[in-house]
Amino acid sequence: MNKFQDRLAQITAEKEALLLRPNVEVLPGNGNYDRYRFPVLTSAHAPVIWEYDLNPETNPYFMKRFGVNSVFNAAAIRFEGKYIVVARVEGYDRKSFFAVAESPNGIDNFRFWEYPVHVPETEVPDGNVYDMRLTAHEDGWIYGLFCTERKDPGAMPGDESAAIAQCGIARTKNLKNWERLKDLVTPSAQQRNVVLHPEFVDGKYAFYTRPQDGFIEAGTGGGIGLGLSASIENAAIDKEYIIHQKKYHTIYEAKNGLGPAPIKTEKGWLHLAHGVRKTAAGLRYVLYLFMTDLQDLTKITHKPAGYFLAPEGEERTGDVPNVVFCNGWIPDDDGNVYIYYASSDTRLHVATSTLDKLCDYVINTPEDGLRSATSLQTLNTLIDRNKTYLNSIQPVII
Ligand code: M1P
Repeated sequence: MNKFQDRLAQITAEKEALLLRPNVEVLPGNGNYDRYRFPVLTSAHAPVIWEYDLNPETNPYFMKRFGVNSVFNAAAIRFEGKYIVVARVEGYDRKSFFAVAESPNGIDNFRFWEYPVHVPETEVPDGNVYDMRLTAHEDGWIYGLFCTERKDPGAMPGDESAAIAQCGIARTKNLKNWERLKDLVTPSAQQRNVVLHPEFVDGKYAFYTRPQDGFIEAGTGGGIGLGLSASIENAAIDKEYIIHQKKYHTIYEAKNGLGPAPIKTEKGWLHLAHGVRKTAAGLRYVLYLFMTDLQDLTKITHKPAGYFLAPEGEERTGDVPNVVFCNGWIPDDDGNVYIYYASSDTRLHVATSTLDKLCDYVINTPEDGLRSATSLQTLNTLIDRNKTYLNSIQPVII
């Protein structure tokens, strides 16, 4: 075999071994969810036909002609019996695009479809697209809402990083053919982390938003908002109600944003979101849960203190360190929930839980009292209760 064939065979064999590698739960877990030893998708999962020119005449050194830098923030859905993620794939050129990968069991064996997703552009071309949220809406369509980022036309001369983020909307019935609709119009300067609620509200489409003053800073608009639009083809929100504000000295003091579309439970709508705080080492992104009323989506009924999932071990490192981000989860018919979270804008992981556990967590974890003294009170109450309980079950020695 010549060098070209050697490298092709080696790279193909390594990739196949990676794709077939079984994932294993990291036990004993924390009771809320189980993490897994290996990420479910990384840049190494990119198919050979994406990265290499396979013709020895045009690629004699068997070089990469298109590099995949990272695979992360993925939407997720159960579709035709498969566990499907629509990942954010970022090339060496920093551009992101969407690609579908499927798995038979949700925890390993994820394999990309042959072609990435083609989401058509509007009349204003997208600079960069990322972070899709999928919603199987009661109108019969599967919607993919994502961030479309374009260079700020008002940027000062020489400023090549000022950008404007808005919500792009596409829809599909089969995850293969996508129809692009008009971008969402809102009263805010910029939007990211916009999610479509799966049901109509007062006969309208309901959008969770994250208004922001600038591209990075949420500013005065900070918080998770809710707004209604009569149309999805010309989606426009007149008023955004902030249902979950950023707050001093919490895990979401700098900004927050909804993750995937909420899950309907008997107890309320279960939400997963990310919270961001500032540290001396930069921003820290963690995941948290909250629940809203089944009838009144603006009413938060349960809001546990602190984070649900934070970066651990290798999750802490990557292109943007100290970040976990989630925009996809799959609630299965048997009550299991697959949470697809990305770490440090680099790779995608899964954590598994159940709807019962998530509801127990969100309902029974104490709220944040917002002061050290109130946290201490919460802790002392738990210690007191435990002592009373332990005393009650100890045999009485006469
Ligand atoms: O780099 C961390 C995350 O930053 C952005 O999220 P947010 O708008 O909430 O700050 C997004 O670019 C996201 O993709 C990224 O993971």
